[in-house]
Amino acid sequence: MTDKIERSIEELYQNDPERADAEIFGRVTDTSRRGFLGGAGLAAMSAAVGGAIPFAANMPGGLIPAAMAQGTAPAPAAPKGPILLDFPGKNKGLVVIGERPLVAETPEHLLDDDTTPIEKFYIRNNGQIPEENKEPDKWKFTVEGEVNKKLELTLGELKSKYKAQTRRMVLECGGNGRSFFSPKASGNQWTNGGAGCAEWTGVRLADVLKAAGVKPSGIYTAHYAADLHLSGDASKPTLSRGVRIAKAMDPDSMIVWAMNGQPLPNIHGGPVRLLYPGWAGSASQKWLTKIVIRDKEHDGPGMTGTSYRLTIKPMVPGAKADPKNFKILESMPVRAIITSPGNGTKLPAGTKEVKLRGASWAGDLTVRRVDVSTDYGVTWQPAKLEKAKNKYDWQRWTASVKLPRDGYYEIWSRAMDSNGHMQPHVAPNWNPSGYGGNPMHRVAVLIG
Ligand SMILES: Nc1nc2c(c(=O)[nH]1)N[C@H]1C(S)=C(S)[C@@H](COP(=O)(O)O)O[C@H]1N2
Ligand SMILES: [Mo]
Repeated sequence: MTDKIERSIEELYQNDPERADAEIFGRVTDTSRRGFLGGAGLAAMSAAVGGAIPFAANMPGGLIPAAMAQGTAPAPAAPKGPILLDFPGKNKGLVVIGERPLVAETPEHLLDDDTTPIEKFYIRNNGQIPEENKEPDKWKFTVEGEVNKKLELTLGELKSKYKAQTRRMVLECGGNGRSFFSPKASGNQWTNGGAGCAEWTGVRLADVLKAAGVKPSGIYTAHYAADLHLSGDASKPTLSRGVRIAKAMDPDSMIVWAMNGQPLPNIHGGPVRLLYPGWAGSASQKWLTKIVIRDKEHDGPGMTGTSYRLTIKPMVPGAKADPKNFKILESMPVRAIITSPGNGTKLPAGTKEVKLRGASWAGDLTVRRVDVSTDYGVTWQPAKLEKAKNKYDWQRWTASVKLPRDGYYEIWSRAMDSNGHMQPHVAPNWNPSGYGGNPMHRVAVLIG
């Protein structure tokens, strides 16, 4: 095969996987049976992924090989390189998935630390990034609405009047995994990198709400912040989401001012932000200026239509959405990622064993198990799960897999949550804005 043909197959896999499959394997009616195909098709596929495929017989039809899948890691055959982030204090391996507003994700192989360093933590903005505040302790915010006493607090007062706590907890964008939907769902095309796990220091939101005295009529929060709308119109909130009062009262829901022991960086919402672990990150308002307690579900920007909403009953992918068939996205779904080796890793000929490391988390739930496979999911072996530091921490995992001979492999990982729900093969429950995309993670490894 010439280079040109290889490249065109890669492009085809990104644009139209079904056609690419047909090109490679011939026009067969049942592409789910790649295993029965050999000869030219297999040779073409091997050439395209860069090596023999020992488990080719198990390769599911229509599957875009991980080596070519649209991703952020340096896949050996990626036709177009990702746009890398250039931002003060940030790792240059972060991948820009939106320029205005600025959105950048962390490729899975950069989530290999137990605690995600600030420089590797993903960035998600909906509006303009405010100027850095030079007097953080004077930062003011209010708590009002359905409360007995309106509170106005500076960060300095918050620190001196309330008991501080530090927790290592996952923050994950509601859209994490969106790029895995087919047909394409609208919004920033996250792979798995809209998540990180940092040490957050602050106070319990519940303590502050109790000081204000939430009235029995107060059932929902509404959050407001200092970031200007992209249009520059100061009367328009950029994003204003809220949560049910029960989540606001959870002892792990916090008002935070420090991240990994450092004052909360401006890009992450400093001086003060909210942190609702386990729930769609959009509730965790950065640059917090106001919390209003409401007597009904909040309806600010980000609360209505199909934004941050999942379908109640499955809908036809790509079809017109019925607004009545949606509910608010709250807890995030279970996910495991392989953080080492990275996608596209080449290992020396003769390598027979590969050590794997990863992370897993499950919104409000915990992870019951993580399994890994090297043969396209025919056989699985359990990974060793490490204990979480505290609730909402991610669970790191390790495993060691044996590979029979040189060639192209895909390592797959899947997690099961404490309710017994497992990650699916493909993004489930298609919805127009692409929430809940948590298919198994796959990395390509080439030996020899
Ligand atoms: N004020 C404000 N808060 C915000 C946002 C925003 O655009 N403005 N984005 C939200 C979204 S969608 C996410 S996923 C997280 C991202 O936090 P990070 O940029 O610190 O990673 O912040 C949330 N809080
Ligand atoms: Mo988000």
